[in-house]
Order: sequence, then C-alpha cells, then structure tokens
Amino acid sequence: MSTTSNTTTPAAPQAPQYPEQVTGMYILARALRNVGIDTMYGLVGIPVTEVAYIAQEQGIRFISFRHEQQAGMAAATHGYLTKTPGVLLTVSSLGFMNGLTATANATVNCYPMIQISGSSVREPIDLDQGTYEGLDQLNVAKGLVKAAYRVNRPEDIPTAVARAYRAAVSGRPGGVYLDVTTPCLGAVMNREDAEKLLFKPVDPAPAMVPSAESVDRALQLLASAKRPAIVLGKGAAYAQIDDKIKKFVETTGIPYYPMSMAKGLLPDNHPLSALSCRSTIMEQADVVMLVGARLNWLLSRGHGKWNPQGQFIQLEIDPEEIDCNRPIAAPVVGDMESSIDAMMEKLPSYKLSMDPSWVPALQAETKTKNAKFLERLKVPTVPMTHWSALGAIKGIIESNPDVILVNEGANTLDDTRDSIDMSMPRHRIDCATWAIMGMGMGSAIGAAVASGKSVVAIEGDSAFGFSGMDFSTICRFNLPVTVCIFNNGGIYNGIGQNLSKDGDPAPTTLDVKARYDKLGEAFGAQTYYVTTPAEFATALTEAIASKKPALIDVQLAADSGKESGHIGYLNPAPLQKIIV
Ligand code: ADP
Ligand code: TZD
Ligand code: MG
Repeated sequence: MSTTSNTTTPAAPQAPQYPEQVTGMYILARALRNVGIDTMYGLVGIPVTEVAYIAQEQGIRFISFRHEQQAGMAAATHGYLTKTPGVLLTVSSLGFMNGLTATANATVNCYPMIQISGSSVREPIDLDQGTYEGLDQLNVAKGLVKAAYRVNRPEDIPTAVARAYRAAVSGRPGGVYLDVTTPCLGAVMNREDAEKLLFKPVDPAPAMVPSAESVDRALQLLASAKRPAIVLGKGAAYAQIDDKIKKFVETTGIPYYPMSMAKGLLPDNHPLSALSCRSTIMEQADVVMLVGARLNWLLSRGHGKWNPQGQFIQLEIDPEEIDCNRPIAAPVVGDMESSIDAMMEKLPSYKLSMDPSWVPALQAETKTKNAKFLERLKVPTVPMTHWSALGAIKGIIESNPDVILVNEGANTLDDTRDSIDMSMPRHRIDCATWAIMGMGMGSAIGAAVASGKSVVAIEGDSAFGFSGMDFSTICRFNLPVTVCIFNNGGIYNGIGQNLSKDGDPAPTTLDVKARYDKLGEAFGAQTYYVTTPAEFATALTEAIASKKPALIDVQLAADSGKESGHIGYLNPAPLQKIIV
C-alpha cells in the first residue's frame, strides 16, 4: 500500500445533478393511493402497463382480468360494497369500450366507480389520421357515465383523481370516466413538485339533509295510512345504515318489501317482511314509502297492479328522480342516513293509524305462500330442475349467511332470488337494473376482494358464458368463490323451437351436454359435475368449506325453465304470433 495514498474516508456520493423526475404514471398511482384507493381492477397493455406495475409497488392491489368488462363489473361491485369508488384500468380503444359497458352499467345501478383509461395522442385522433388505437374516448364515454374528464398534464392528475372520486360517490353514486392521454402518462415532473400537488378531497360524499317540511309532509302521510308499506331498494342497502332502517321499520311496525338486492337488509324471514306479498302490496297499500328504490320497470313504473289511489313517499338522494313515473305525494330528498334520522326523530310526534288487520293479513298470506313454495322445492327430481337444484342448496346457503350470493340468468336468477332467503345486508348481488348478463365472474371477484368473504355465484349456463373466462382470474388470485352453473342447455332452456332450415341450433339453444367442470379443471379449481340434488348439496357444502376456487356443473333437464323467466310479458309478442 502506498504511504502517499489518501487515507481520509471516501467522499459521500454526489447528490444527483438533476432533481429526481417522475412520470404521469407514477403520479397517477400516487394520487390514487393518496385518496385511499387500495385495489384496482383492469387489463393492461400500451399505454397503461406501467401504471399497474407502479400501483402494485405503491401498495395498491392490482387484480388483472381476462376481459375489461369483467374487471369493470368487479370495480362496480367493489364500489357498491364499500361506498368508495371501485377503480378500473383499461387500455385505449376496444379495451376502453369493453370496460365502458361496465361503467355504464354501474351508472345505471348507482354504483360508484372510476374507469381510468389510457388514450392515444390527441392530435392525430382529432384529425382522424389513424393513430395507434385512436378513438375519441372522452366523447364516446360522455353520454353513458355520470361524469367524464380528460387529463392532459401530469400536474393536473391529482386534481383529476380527486374530482373523479368526488363525482363517483357524491349525490347519486355512479360511474366516472377519466381519460389520461399517452403524453400525459409519459410526461415527467420533479418528484418533489409532484408530491406537493397530492391532496385528499374533504368530505367527498357530503350529507344532504332533507328539509324539515319534507319530513313532516312524509310523516303526516305515513301516519294517515291504513295499509302502509315500505319498499326497500339497493339505495337503502348501499347507505350502510342497516340498524337505523331496521329500527324505523320495527318502530313503525309497517310491513316492508325488499327489492332483490335489498334482500337481507332486514332478514327475509322477519315478521314484517312482505316478500311473498308483492301483488297484495301493489294492489292494496294506500301509502307506499320508497326507500332508495326507483319506481322503474322493476316496480311496473308505478302502474299496472299498483293501486291507482295509492300515494307515494320517496326517500331519495337525487331530486330529478322524483315524479318520473307517478306523482310523488311526499318526496324526501336527502342522503339516506340524514333522511332516516330526521324521520326517526320526528316519528314520536305522529300517531300511526294503520289498520290492525293489515299486518296479520300479510303474515297469513306469507305463511300460506311460503308453505306452498317450499313444497315445490322439496321434490328431488332427477334430472334436476331449477327448483330441485335450489331445494337442495337452500339450507346450505342460508346456514352460511356470511357468504355473498352473486346471481344471474333468467330462470336461474328469478328462481334463486325467490328460493334463497337472505339474512345479511349487501349479501346478494345480481344483474340488477338493466337485467344484463355478464356480471357474474366480475362481481364475484369484486365481492370476494372487497369483502374478504366467500362468494357463491349461481349462474345460468348462458349467463356464465358471458364472463366464463374470468373464472381463471378467480383461480389465479385463489379467491374463495364457488361458481355453480345451472346447465339446462340454453337461454331460458335447451328445448328452443328449431325452425332452422339448415339444421342449425335454435337461437336459444346452447349445449346441455357441455361439461363446464372441465373448464374449471383447466385452471386448477376444485370441480364437480352433479346430476342429483344430493350430489349438489354435498359438492356445495365441500366447496364452501374449502374457501378455494370451485366450479360445480349442475346438470339440469333441458326442459327446465320458461322463456324469459318471470318477465316473458316484456317480449313484444309471443313466437306463435310472429310465425305466419
Ligand atoms: P332497486 O333496484 O333496488 O329498486 P334502484 O337502483 O332502482 O334500487 O334505486 C336506488 C335509488 O337509491 C336510486 O334512485 C339512488 O339515487 C338512490 N340512492 C343511492 N344512494 C343513496 C343514498 N345514500 N341516499 C339516498 N338515496 C340513495
Ligand atoms: N345479453 C345481455 C348482455 N343481457 C341480456 N339480458 C341478454 C343478452 C338476454 N338474456 C336475458 O335477458 S336472460 C339470458 C339472456 C341471454 C340468459 C338466460 O339463460 P341462462 O338462464 O342460461 O342464463 P336460464 O336458467 O336458462 O333461464
Ligand atoms: Mg340456461
């Protein structure tokens, strides 16, 4: 060693010559994390792949899908269950449009979600010059979502994220589209400057207190009713004020009818449940209080069987909803918690005048109808029908009340909804307001991820086909989801009239011999093929207990199920009248 060598400690590494730079992609992930987003659902590629990588690095769980629509359904369900926006990440053009179907569906259903999509360079899109995946996405989205924004500069990303968040959860929740251009994603900024821009929106879903007059008007009308009824909708379930709603119902003693996704808000077997008396409520109730339920097609838009003299109270957050189908005598516009609180507080000042025979009559009707219904479920037919299959598993699902039930199909939807009692709020998620097929795997994934609970999806064979490939996502993420496919070989059933002169299958016919369990095998799931009610019961019990991905192919008879399930009356005309 040379004695002349410098023996002092080496100099500290030089500070970087330039301030550290970060990209728009990094700022986007940081901004999402900063507002509290902990999960993203999506499908990556140019220009958003690195957004997903950075999100993971920032501690955001990224659930990667096989199809954007399903990622969007998962985000929407996440939003519904958590009251925070579910986030969907898509690539430009078709990826964006695949996801947009789910964002539009979320908007229709009042679920809060944000679809973030990369978009191509603006200039060649605006001049229609044929750029990579060029599409004027912002304008395509605008008519279908609650709000749509584009962000062009990295320094605007935190504001854009905060605005999208606020738009998704405030007032009536819905789907929001956030367009982020490729140049914006790639643009760089000084890290320190970018960090300073991050902020958390204050009170993004502010309480909206109803006016005192509206509350008095509503209570006065309710108090005057001889045969009042409450209709609970998924807006009531969404509000997460389950105990307050239960207390209002029980204090007033007014019977209630839960819409499909409000089942379980109070247990379906509650003494005041008029679940089995829908027609009676419609025909005989003189005052109906809608609680987070729209008077849309699912309630015959207030016409049809409804008592023409009946009057409505409506607890609703969106003032524009009021009167849209029937004049509403007593609108209470506000958020559900403020409205129920205000109604509860003033309730003691009013004396209800409900006819004492009203509730007992509904209870008697419930008892008779339920007994008759149970008879139908008891017959263990082989091959199975929808009814015998549901009869086999009713007790299993009801004794696992914490399992979230996802459900789509026609007969598979209607019969499951009618057969399986729910006893916990927000434990039933279905194809809802638009009655669309293709929400199953996505919603099951969103429900499992957002809640950490086990999920059972009961799917018609047609319904499953729309989202089936994302069963592989359930397997990759090892989620506790059991998918039951009710295979009757078709849309509605497998015996569609075959009028083809070419020997092609009928338009409604699928494959009653298909072995869906083999699809599950491909991805390493626990699979079952069941042909009897007893086999189905054993398989489902085992699958739920395993807390692992499972797929049960439930073999039904091809003639089980009728056209359009319970809503055949909505067809423009029956087939016999069309064929001349
Ligand atoms: P269902 O299909 O169960 O009948 P809808 O989706 O038709 O229910 O209606 C839900 C209604 O609840 C919507 O009109 C929506 O604006 C309203 N809503 C959603 N969240 C709230 C809330 N926090 N407070 C009050 N109303 C709400
Ligand atoms: N496409 C989309 C996106 N949504 C739809 N609702 C339909 C098509 C039409 N449709 C229904 O309304 S129910 C249904 C379709 C295709 C499937 C019914 O068959 P299934 O259930 O196998 O899922 P069942 O038990 O056989 O009735
Ligand atoms: Mg079917």
